[in-house]
Amino acid sequence: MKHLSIPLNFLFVNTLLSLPVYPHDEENEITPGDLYYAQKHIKQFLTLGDGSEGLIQNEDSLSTKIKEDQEFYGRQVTGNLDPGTIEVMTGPPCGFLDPAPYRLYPGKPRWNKSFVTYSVVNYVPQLSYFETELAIWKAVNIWQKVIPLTLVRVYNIEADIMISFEPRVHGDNFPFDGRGGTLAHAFSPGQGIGGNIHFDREEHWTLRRNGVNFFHVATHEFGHALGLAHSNYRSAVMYPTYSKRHSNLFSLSIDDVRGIQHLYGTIQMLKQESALQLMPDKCDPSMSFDAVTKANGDIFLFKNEYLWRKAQNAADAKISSIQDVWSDLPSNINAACEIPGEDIIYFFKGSKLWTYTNNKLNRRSSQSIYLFGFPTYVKKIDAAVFIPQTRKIIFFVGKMFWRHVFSLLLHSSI
Ligand code: 01S
Ligand code: ZN
Ligand code: ZN
Repeated sequence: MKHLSIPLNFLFVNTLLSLPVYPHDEENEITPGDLYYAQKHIKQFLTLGDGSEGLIQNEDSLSTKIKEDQEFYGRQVTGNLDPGTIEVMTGPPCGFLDPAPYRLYPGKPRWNKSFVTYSVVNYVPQLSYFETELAIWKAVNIWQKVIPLTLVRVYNIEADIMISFEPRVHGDNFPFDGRGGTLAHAFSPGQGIGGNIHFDREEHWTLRRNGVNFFHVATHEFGHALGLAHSNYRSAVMYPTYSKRHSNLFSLSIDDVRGIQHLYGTIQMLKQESALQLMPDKCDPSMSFDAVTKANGDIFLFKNEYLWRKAQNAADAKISSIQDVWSDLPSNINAACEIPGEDIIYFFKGSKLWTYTNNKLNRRSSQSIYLFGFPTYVKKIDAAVFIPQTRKIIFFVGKMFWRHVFSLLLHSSI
């Protein structure tokens, strides 16, 4: 019943540095960055097997873990951290590391009934009764809307999934560690303690930005309680580490949906009145962006309510919500364009135009694209780009394009 994975403790970071590392030539040199990722990877993905307890504290067991990982990735099993192993561990930014990153527990335990009950056993001062219940209900709903399973809140009776806030030692051999570290854990589906969810009562639980977002962690724990183990898909809810995301950036990824539907099957638009909003994945080969522009030296890629920002010297693009960067903008924009020398950025959606000068919206609200002189049959812009040499903005609309000589006149306040 117990399928808890145990986090490797901090001892590893030190242990790892003293590991036998292959002698290497220039090309295969292991950089500190590689080591950092390898350590991170080991901490995140190499968890003790089913049923075992305690933490790995010596190189022998770490080496065993590396061997397991090498086996998993189909590499020569040496137990050493050779460059090739580090490469598969860290992986290229959009590499196909693993075709099915989601994992199930051994024996694929799941709830074999269509109604599963849950109850909330106790509360903490950090969150009100309503905040707690609402966040749990939202977490439940995130999962149940994609599978033919209904979760029912019950009171005063023994539920399948008992949710509680627990102190350090709480009788299940997995004591909590106070603020930070382990935030919560859950047992895979089954009788008794199976399916139960424990939150570390000492965490700084919150539904806001500072602290640990209770709704996000609850969603992750319900994933376990329904039968999902950790996934190594970076944008998955079942990814092992908590990362601060704005709450409107939070939704299941395609990997979570595949995992949970593997266990329970799919449902066709029954409970999903609206299309399912999944966390977009920049590594998805079928992904297309709504708009792209440079702005203030960084590259911005837009998709739905999200954007990725690639800073000039950053290796990878970071996701955030459009609202966090340009709070007046809507989602699903059509085009964006920067006039670098003037610190102006235009955003287009439908027949509307938003102009930012020095990152401030020019007027209180949007303006009309017809300011640029478009005929009224133009209902939206597909793309826009500024050519510095000619100081013209090229607008693409279907099969056509327009050239517009950039003029500050458009920006004088009338
Ligand atoms: N619980 O589900 C966890 O994954 C534990 C570690 C287990 C191996 C016991 C945990 O608290 N992990 C931290 C966490 O943030 C890092 N988990 C929840 C999440 O939202 N990823
Ligand atoms: Zn516990
Ligand atoms: Zn977890």
